[in-house]
Amino acid sequence: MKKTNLSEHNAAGIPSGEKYRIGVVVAEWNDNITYAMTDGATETLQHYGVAGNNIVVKHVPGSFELTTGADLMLKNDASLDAVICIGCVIQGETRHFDFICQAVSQGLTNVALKYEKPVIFSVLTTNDMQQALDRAGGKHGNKGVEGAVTALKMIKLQQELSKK
Ligand code: RBF
Repeated sequence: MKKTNLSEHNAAGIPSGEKYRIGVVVAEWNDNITYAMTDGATETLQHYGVAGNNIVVKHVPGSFELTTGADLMLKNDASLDAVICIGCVIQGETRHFDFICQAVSQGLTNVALKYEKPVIFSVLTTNDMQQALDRAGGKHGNKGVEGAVTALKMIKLQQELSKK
Protein backbone atom coordinates (compact mmCIF):
# COMPACT_ATOMS: atom_id res chain seq x y z
CA MET A 1 0.00 0.00 0.00
CA LYS A 2 1.33 3.43 -0.88
CA LYS A 3 2.24 5.36 2.26
CA THR A 4 1.03 8.96 2.04
CA ASN A 5 0.82 9.80 5.71
CA LEU A 6 3.96 9.23 7.74
CA SER A 7 2.06 10.09 10.92
CA GLU A 8 0.84 6.50 10.80
CA HIS A 9 4.41 5.36 10.73
CA ASN A 10 5.75 1.86 10.96
CA ALA A 11 7.81 1.69 14.15
CA ALA A 12 9.87 -1.21 12.77
CA GLY A 13 11.74 1.01 10.30
CA ILE A 14 12.47 3.89 12.66
CA PRO A 15 15.93 4.17 14.24
CA SER A 16 16.38 4.55 17.98
CA GLY A 17 17.14 8.13 18.97
CA GLU A 18 18.85 7.14 22.22
CA LYS A 19 22.19 8.72 21.29
CA TYR A 20 20.85 11.63 19.29
CA ARG A 21 20.62 15.32 20.17
CA ILE A 22 18.09 17.26 18.13
CA GLY A 23 17.21 20.95 17.81
CA VAL A 24 13.67 22.16 17.13
CA VAL A 25 13.11 25.71 15.84
CA VAL A 26 9.52 26.87 16.05
CA ALA A 27 7.89 29.91 14.41
CA GLU A 28 5.46 31.83 16.61
CA TRP A 29 3.22 32.93 13.73
CA ASN A 30 0.08 30.74 13.74
CA ASP A 31 1.16 29.30 17.06
CA ASN A 32 -2.04 27.29 17.51
CA ILE A 33 -0.67 25.20 14.62
CA THR A 34 3.08 25.33 15.20
CA TYR A 35 2.85 24.49 18.92
CA ALA A 36 0.66 21.45 18.16
CA MET A 37 3.25 20.35 15.60
CA THR A 38 6.02 20.91 18.15
CA ASP A 39 4.21 18.73 20.69
CA GLY A 40 3.87 16.04 18.01
CA ALA A 41 7.57 16.28 17.14
CA THR A 42 8.94 16.26 20.70
CA GLU A 43 6.62 13.46 21.86
CA THR A 44 7.64 11.36 18.87
CA LEU A 45 11.36 11.95 19.46
CA GLN A 46 10.98 10.87 23.08
CA HIS A 47 8.88 7.87 22.06
CA TYR A 48 11.82 6.71 19.92
CA GLY A 49 14.35 7.17 22.70
CA VAL A 50 15.67 10.73 22.46
CA ALA A 51 16.29 12.00 26.01
CA GLY A 52 14.30 15.07 27.04
CA ASN A 53 17.51 17.01 27.73
CA ASN A 54 18.72 16.18 24.22
CA ILE A 55 15.78 17.99 22.62
CA VAL A 56 16.55 21.71 22.39
CA VAL A 57 13.54 23.87 21.48
CA LYS A 58 14.00 27.51 20.40
CA HIS A 59 11.44 30.00 19.11
CA VAL A 60 11.65 32.54 16.29
CA PRO A 61 9.03 35.19 15.37
CA GLY A 62 7.96 33.89 11.94
CA SER A 63 8.74 31.20 9.38
CA PHE A 64 11.08 33.57 7.54
CA GLU A 65 13.34 33.50 10.62
CA LEU A 66 13.55 29.67 10.68
CA THR A 67 16.64 29.82 8.47
CA THR A 68 18.53 32.09 10.85
CA GLY A 69 17.29 30.09 13.83
CA ALA A 70 18.55 26.80 12.38
CA ASP A 71 21.85 28.38 11.37
CA LEU A 72 22.42 29.81 14.87
CA MET A 73 21.58 26.51 16.54
CA LEU A 74 23.99 24.51 14.41
CA LYS A 75 26.71 27.15 14.69
CA ASN A 76 26.55 27.29 18.50
CA ASP A 77 25.93 23.64 19.39
CA ALA A 78 28.16 21.27 17.43
CA SER A 79 26.67 18.28 19.24
CA LEU A 80 23.31 18.66 17.49
CA ASP A 81 22.67 15.84 15.01
CA ALA A 82 19.78 17.56 13.22
CA VAL A 83 17.39 20.49 13.42
CA ILE A 84 13.64 20.26 12.81
CA CYS A 85 12.13 23.55 11.61
CA ILE A 86 8.43 24.07 12.30
CA GLY A 87 6.31 26.81 10.73
CA CYS A 88 2.95 27.53 9.18
CA VAL A 89 2.54 29.97 6.31
CA ILE A 90 -1.03 30.69 5.26
CA GLN A 91 -1.86 32.25 1.90
CA GLY A 92 -3.00 35.87 2.30
CA GLU A 93 -4.12 38.52 -0.15
CA THR A 94 -0.62 39.63 -1.08
CA ARG A 95 2.44 37.88 -2.51
CA HIS A 96 4.10 37.71 0.88
CA PHE A 97 3.28 34.00 1.07
CA ASP A 98 5.35 33.23 -2.04
CA PHE A 99 8.37 35.15 -0.81
CA ILE A 100 8.34 33.54 2.64
CA CYS A 101 7.87 30.00 1.28
CA GLN A 102 10.60 30.42 -1.31
CA ALA A 103 13.02 31.99 1.16
CA VAL A 104 12.55 29.43 3.91
CA SER A 105 12.66 26.34 1.68
CA GLN A 106 15.83 27.53 -0.07
CA GLY A 107 17.29 28.90 3.17
CA LEU A 108 16.90 25.63 5.05
CA THR A 109 18.42 23.70 2.15
CA ASN A 110 21.44 26.00 2.30
CA VAL A 111 21.82 25.53 6.08
CA ALA A 112 21.70 21.74 5.71
CA LEU A 113 24.43 21.81 3.08
CA LYS A 114 26.54 24.34 5.03
CA TYR A 115 26.65 22.21 8.20
CA GLU A 116 26.27 18.81 6.47
CA LYS A 117 23.50 17.90 8.89
CA PRO A 118 19.82 17.12 8.34
CA VAL A 119 17.62 20.21 8.51
CA ILE A 120 13.99 19.16 8.38
CA PHE A 121 11.36 21.26 6.57
CA SER A 122 8.25 20.91 8.74
CA VAL A 123 6.64 24.02 7.33
CA LEU A 124 2.97 23.98 6.34
CA THR A 125 2.18 26.15 3.32
CA THR A 126 -1.59 26.16 3.11
CA ASN A 127 -4.44 28.07 1.46
CA ASP A 128 -6.33 28.50 4.74
CA MET A 129 -6.40 27.75 8.47
CA GLN A 130 -8.54 24.62 8.04
CA GLN A 131 -5.91 22.97 5.83
CA ALA A 132 -3.34 23.76 8.51
CA LEU A 133 -5.52 22.35 11.33
CA ASP A 134 -5.99 19.17 9.27
CA ARG A 135 -2.19 18.71 9.26
CA ALA A 136 -1.47 19.66 12.88
CA GLY A 137 -3.26 16.79 14.58
CA GLY A 138 -6.34 16.63 12.31
CA LYS A 139 -7.48 14.36 9.50
CA HIS A 140 -4.15 14.45 7.66
CA GLY A 141 -2.09 13.62 10.76
CA ASN A 142 0.50 15.81 12.42
CA LYS A 143 3.36 16.98 10.23
CA GLY A 144 5.45 17.59 13.36
CA VAL A 145 5.35 13.84 14.00
CA GLU A 146 6.51 13.27 10.43
CA GLY A 147 9.32 15.78 10.86
CA ALA A 148 10.57 13.87 13.92
CA VAL A 149 10.52 10.54 12.09
CA THR A 150 12.31 12.10 9.12
CA ALA A 151 15.01 13.53 11.40
CA LEU A 152 15.67 10.13 12.99
CA LYS A 153 15.92 8.45 9.58
CA MET A 154 18.21 11.12 8.14
CA ILE A 155 20.59 11.08 11.12
CA LYS A 156 20.88 7.31 10.76
CA LEU A 157 21.56 7.63 7.04
CA GLN A 158 24.21 10.25 7.63
CA GLN A 159 25.92 8.14 10.27
CA GLU A 160 25.87 5.05 8.05
CA LEU A 161 27.37 6.91 5.09
CA SER A 162 30.00 8.79 7.09
CA LYS A 163 31.40 5.52 8.48
CA LYS A 164 32.37 4.37 4.98
N1 RBF B 1 5.05 34.12 9.20
C1 RBF B 1 4.58 32.87 9.26
O1 RBF B 1 5.21 31.99 9.85
N2 RBF B 1 3.37 32.54 8.66
C2 RBF B 1 2.64 33.45 7.97
O2 RBF B 1 1.56 33.08 7.46
C3 RBF B 1 3.13 34.79 7.87
N3 RBF B 1 2.45 35.70 7.16
C4 RBF B 1 2.95 36.96 7.07
C5 RBF B 1 2.27 37.93 6.32
C6 RBF B 1 2.78 39.23 6.23
C7 RBF B 1 2.03 40.23 5.39
C8 RBF B 1 3.97 39.58 6.90
C9 RBF B 1 4.55 40.97 6.83
C10 RBF B 1 4.67 38.62 7.64
C11 RBF B 1 4.16 37.31 7.73
N4 RBF B 1 4.84 36.34 8.48
C12 RBF B 1 4.36 35.07 8.53
C13 RBF B 1 6.05 36.70 9.27
C14 RBF B 1 7.36 36.44 8.55
O3 RBF B 1 7.68 35.05 8.58
C15 RBF B 1 8.51 37.19 9.26
O4 RBF B 1 8.49 36.91 10.64
C16 RBF B 1 8.43 38.70 9.06
O5 RBF B 1 8.31 39.01 7.68
C17 RBF B 1 9.68 39.43 9.64
O6 RBF B 1 10.86 38.98 9.00
